[in-house]
Amino acid sequence: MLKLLFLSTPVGPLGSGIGGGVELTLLNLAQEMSQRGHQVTVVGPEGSKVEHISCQEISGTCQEMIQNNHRDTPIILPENSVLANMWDYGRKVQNDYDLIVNFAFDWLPFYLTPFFTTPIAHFISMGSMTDTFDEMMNRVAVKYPKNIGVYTRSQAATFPFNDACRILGSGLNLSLYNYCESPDNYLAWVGRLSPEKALEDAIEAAEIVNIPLKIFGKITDEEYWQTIRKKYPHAPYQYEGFFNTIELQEKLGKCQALLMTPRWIEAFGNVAIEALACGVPVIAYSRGGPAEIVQHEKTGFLVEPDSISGLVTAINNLHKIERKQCRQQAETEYSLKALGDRFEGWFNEL
Ligand code: HBI
Repeated sequence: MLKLLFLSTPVGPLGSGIGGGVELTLLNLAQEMSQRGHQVTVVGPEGSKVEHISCQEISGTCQEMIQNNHRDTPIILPENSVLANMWDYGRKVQNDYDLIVNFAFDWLPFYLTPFFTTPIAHFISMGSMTDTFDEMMNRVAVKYPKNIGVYTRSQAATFPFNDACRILGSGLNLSLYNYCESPDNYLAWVGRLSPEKALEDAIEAAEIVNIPLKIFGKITDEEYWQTIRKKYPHAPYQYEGFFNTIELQEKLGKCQALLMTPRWIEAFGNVAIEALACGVPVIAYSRGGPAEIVQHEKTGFLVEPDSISGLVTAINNLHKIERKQCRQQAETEYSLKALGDRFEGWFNEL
């Protein structure tokens, strides 16, 4: 039995959706590890909600999201930084734990690693972002080569410490996702509404095929969303809002397909396996995590990156996909048990 301390992303409270896919990974992993008899404590910004797991809420100013920055952006910490406060708490209680697991994609936890006596496992949730982050992450990877975990091979390849990365994939509590055999006449797009997710491509494709697009997710970039609304006044789309897992899977399952249009190297694309779990085929640009998830022409289609016509062709071929195969793939590759085995193996090694 391991005593595990999970330090979450500092961009927003767990359960708010601001932390995107890494929130889901942390919550699923916390559940699975405690299910296996380990003692898990989660540390998150004030307002964090974690069911059935002890959670230490830390006050302070949330960290700016890194992905809207440039490669040469310096490290910025706000006054009364919740990230700094979380790690000060971690330092104080570290002797009560066998292992600390960091889920923040931030410079500070990597810088602090050599100052801690309890080992720290870093789960990196995005691809390379800035030079200063790469430099500090690399320093940790060189000194502690077993302590870096990532979602996918293509994500690892974006870092200078590619070979030190342990590929852990992701996973879901599949019992929360209901299989839907016959969908309504809708397409779906799920994710944070932010430029790197390129929602505009999905809207353009929906307009061409004239199938309404349902948009689910947190608007984390209001300006971007307003630009979209002005640019596509007549396109058939509707913004549904941000939902928790139970509500999302209910609505997502009724869609004909999930469109994934990342402009960046999506580290994993948890929404892809959520769709598969509901029997929804995934049409994704063939780049990053989704390219390692979607089985082309079996559980969806991999499309030439940034090609709207590629999306349209795939949508017109959806009748070739058997929705049962999608659920099947989720059960085989992305169950919580599979996820737990991979992470438990890593933690035991550390
Ligand atoms: N930005 N600074 C910062 N820190 C994070 O932990 C972070 C982020 N942006 C996005 C994000 N985490 C998650 O949405 C992704 O890692 C999934």
